[in-house]
Amino acid sequence: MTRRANRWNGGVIAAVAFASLSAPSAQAATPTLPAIFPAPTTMTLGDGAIALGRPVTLIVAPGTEPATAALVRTLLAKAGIREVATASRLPATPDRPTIVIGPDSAAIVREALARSGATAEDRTEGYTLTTRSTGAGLITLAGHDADGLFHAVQTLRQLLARPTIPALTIRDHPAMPIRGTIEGFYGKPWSMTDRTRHLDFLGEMKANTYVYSPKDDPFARDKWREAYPAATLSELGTLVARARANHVDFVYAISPGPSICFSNPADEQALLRKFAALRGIGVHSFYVALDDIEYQKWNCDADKAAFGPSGAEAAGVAQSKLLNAVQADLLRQDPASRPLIMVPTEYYDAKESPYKAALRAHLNPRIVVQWTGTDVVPPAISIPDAKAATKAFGRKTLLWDNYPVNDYASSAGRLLLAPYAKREAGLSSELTGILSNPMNQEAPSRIAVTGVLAFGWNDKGYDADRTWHYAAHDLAGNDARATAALLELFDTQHLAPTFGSQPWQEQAPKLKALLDHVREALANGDEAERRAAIAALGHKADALADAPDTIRAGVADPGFAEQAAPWLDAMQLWGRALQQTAAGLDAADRGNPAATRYFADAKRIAAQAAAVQTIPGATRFGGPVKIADGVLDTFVADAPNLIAVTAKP
Ligand code: LOG
Repeated sequence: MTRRANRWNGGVIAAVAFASLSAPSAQAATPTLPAIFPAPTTMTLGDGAIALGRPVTLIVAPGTEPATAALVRTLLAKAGIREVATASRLPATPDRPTIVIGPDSAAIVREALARSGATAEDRTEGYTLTTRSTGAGLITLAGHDADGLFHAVQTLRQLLARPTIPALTIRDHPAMPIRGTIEGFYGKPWSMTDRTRHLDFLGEMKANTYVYSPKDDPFARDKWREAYPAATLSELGTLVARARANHVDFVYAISPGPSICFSNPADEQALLRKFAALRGIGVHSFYVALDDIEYQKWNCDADKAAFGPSGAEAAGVAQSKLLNAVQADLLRQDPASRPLIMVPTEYYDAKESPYKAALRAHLNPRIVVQWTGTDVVPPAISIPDAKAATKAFGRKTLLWDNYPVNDYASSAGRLLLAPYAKREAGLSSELTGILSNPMNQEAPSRIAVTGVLAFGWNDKGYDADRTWHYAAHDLAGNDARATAALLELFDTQHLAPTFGSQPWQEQAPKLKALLDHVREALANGDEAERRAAIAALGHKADALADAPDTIRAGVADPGFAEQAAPWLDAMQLWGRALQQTAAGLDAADRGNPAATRYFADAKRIAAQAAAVQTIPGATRFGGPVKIADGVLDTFVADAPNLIAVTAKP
């Protein structure tokens, strides 16, 4: 058996080696449509392919940001292309693969597009990427603007993972103008390292916005009037530069709601002073957060004199006055600044109310308003839901999507690792964008956030499952075993709770299907069916028990295994408990009294597994970590009763 497996593996390795040896001729591989995430708006396959892995010529058109050209060089080097010559003119017939990059306004880029029979994309952040296989091949990246060219290079990054690039034309632009994340959760804020990695990830996923709004940064909420210590400000400045390098807009959010006196000019000045300090480190976009505050009571008596008795409607008027003043100041300081963003106090529905009417009547229409859906954590989001929000807030809203955030009571002990789903295709016509509120754990958050960003880029072309698989593959550094191990873990963390008792994503659907099948076979199957089901259960148990080691060794980003450590530990134990359970069922089915011992071992290991705790202080609600709860634990507990343990004569 072992020998056969080795032979089989050897065959695969030989086949791969054969493919890469023959790649330069470009004839071995049949060109196939690549899978790019986010899915491009349009992508069509042409004739033939361009073989890489040999010297190329790079033509950088005038007007290209040097950093973008440098990124292309880095990606080529990573793809094993060691020799990159430069040129400033297009050869009549290229004798080496030739890459042209630049703005679509540059003459040489237009010429290259024309040779490929492609046209420029004229939408903001858009680009055309076209490849033609004639001669040694021509690859053109034409950005409609600097962001679009950067996005084109991110698409090239994914194409370079293949041994050959097929002839194709991609014309691409985002469906939603604002796409990104808001670090807006309670609990331990991300570290600067987490944020740095996250900004790089956002750049790779063609996102354009990161909002800094950790609830537990005292200088952004409780002590909002106080200046940041110089060291913190300098660290934030480093992040701002990293965001810019990734074509991501760094937005600084302040939460003055717990203590602000709206009618006091000194408070308005304190807020503007805080923004000015952040402007000093390169921040150009700002946000005022007014969520999770008491708005039915004024913080000072002066507000009663200025706005009348306290209440929701008066709060809407007072908030609008402050926000309008801040927006006016932003434009005064920087006429090119992006609109101010705000999250209102009633962010959790789109129902008509006196507060929302006040915002509608008084809030400057330039100001962007966030909203979380029909609830804080909604079960789904439809186009009619978003239309209701447009009506209630008097403008298209920017969705604050509370997925995969895990800082609330019903998410305790969970990572939220299901595909991003149940958002209706077509929402792009009714939203200005989506910001995902991620988990306390940055690296695991990328699984769901990849989906959010792909949906924001192209909601109509979004495929939740395929994007989810891509996210696993990407995190695993394209390693097939690590990808499979990650998907095993994700299945055990599939449940997505709401604030109510009904989750909006079910727990462990794959494991549940298998366990249901085992129950069914034990209840109604003949011996062969029972044995096959128990064998399948054993394989599943092995997969669960082995996945954590594969993930620890195979996921390149050290952040993932560190942040998911308790879940990996618990999963390994649950896998072992299930192995013992499978052994117990097998023994019982054969009339072997050893079954009792296996079941007892399973119970003991399950108890250890259930006792594994979250890392102290790392998650808002700490406690025991949950692994496929309600599915795996119940099966292990039920198993001894599914089959009678009686010795066969
Ligand atoms: C907070 C947010 C928190 C989230 C989930 C908004 C607008 N604000 O209920 O900071 O991470 O729910 O617990 C919130 O969602 N309040």
